[in-house]
Amino acid sequence: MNEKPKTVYDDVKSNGHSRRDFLKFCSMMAAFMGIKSSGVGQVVEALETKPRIPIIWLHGQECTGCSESFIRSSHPIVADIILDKISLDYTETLMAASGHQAEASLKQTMEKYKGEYLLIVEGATTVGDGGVYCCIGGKTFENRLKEAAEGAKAIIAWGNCASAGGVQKANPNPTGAKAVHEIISGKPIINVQGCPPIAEVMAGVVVHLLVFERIPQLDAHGRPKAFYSRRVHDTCYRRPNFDAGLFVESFDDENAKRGYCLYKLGCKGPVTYNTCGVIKWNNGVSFPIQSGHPCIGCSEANFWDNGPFYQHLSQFPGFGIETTADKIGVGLGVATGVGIAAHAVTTNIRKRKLIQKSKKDDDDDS
Ligand code: FSX
Ligand code: SF4
Ligand code: F3S
Repeated sequence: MNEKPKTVYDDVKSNGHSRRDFLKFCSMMAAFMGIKSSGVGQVVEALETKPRIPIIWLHGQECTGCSESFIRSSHPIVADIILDKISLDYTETLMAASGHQAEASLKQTMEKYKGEYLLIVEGATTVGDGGVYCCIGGKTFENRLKEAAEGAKAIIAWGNCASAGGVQKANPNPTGAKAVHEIISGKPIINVQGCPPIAEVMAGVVVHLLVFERIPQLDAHGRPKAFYSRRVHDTCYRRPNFDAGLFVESFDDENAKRGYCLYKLGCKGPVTYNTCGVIKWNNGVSFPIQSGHPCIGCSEANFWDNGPFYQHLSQFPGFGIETTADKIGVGLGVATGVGIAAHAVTTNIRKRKLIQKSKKDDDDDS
């Protein structure tokens, strides 16, 4: 008799989490994915009934920050379920197996789950000088990627390196680094941008695939719209200062202490699409701008070459209304805010409330 495949909920229970934890996780994921409250039931049902997704997670040229971000998710179910239990059938940095045993596991997963597994790629692919700059198990990373992509149902490119080439691709790109979409065609590719991406965003994308069995809506750069449809600038808590023309002029000046806008220090929030200001990091504790550092645009392709990090943009491409920082003052902000749809604002408020509630529940539990 065939054993019934395990569901995510089976794994939640066997991992010692309560039903309440599970439901909290489902609500959080639904909110992050932009699903209306009425759709939470669909997430719960899918995680209770659908078998886990086999995952192969490859590492190319990178710093492993994407894995670090993921395993540091403050939500226990993200780490336990997505990482341990949705099962990583193969991942070079986190699996116990090594050497021939690891390679055998990769081969076995590719054969057993042909056409069904999810391929997650972290890091750039290097094609310079025959691919010598990144070889694993005696093969170039490019060949390993092509081989694994062949039988994959869909591909997730984790982080800027896999989505756009990352720092490795910065001019003059000595190793010939490329993004996944520049190597692989004919497969759905989801770019989960950021250097690294936010853990809850990573989990949200995997849960979306499991729940809906289709890829989420993507923007023109292959990023899931649920997380990348608004600029960092649109959800930044320093935005009222920008609109009022109140800027930090140099690090640690009086205006920095007052929490004014970091635009003049080079903040790329106005041209960067991500949800950092909403979900934040470490259970909603902070994000770069809240720590006093301008956004360096890490969720956009070629951000290393998009001008100096600490010099303000002379103008915002595509956002003529905001012109230059020197002309920004009271009043202009009204126009800049028009692009935020009411739905987006509502979703934001819901996300923030959920994060706060989740923090409060955790505090009450401890
Ligand atoms: Fe790249 Fe991942 Fe930047 Fe690092 O490994 S997205 S260098 S933080 O994290 O690939
Ligand atoms: Fe926030 Fe940067 Fe926009 Fe200022 S320029 S409001 S710091 S995102
Ligand atoms: Fe990256 Fe800017 Fe967010 S630097 S982490 S996109 S605030």
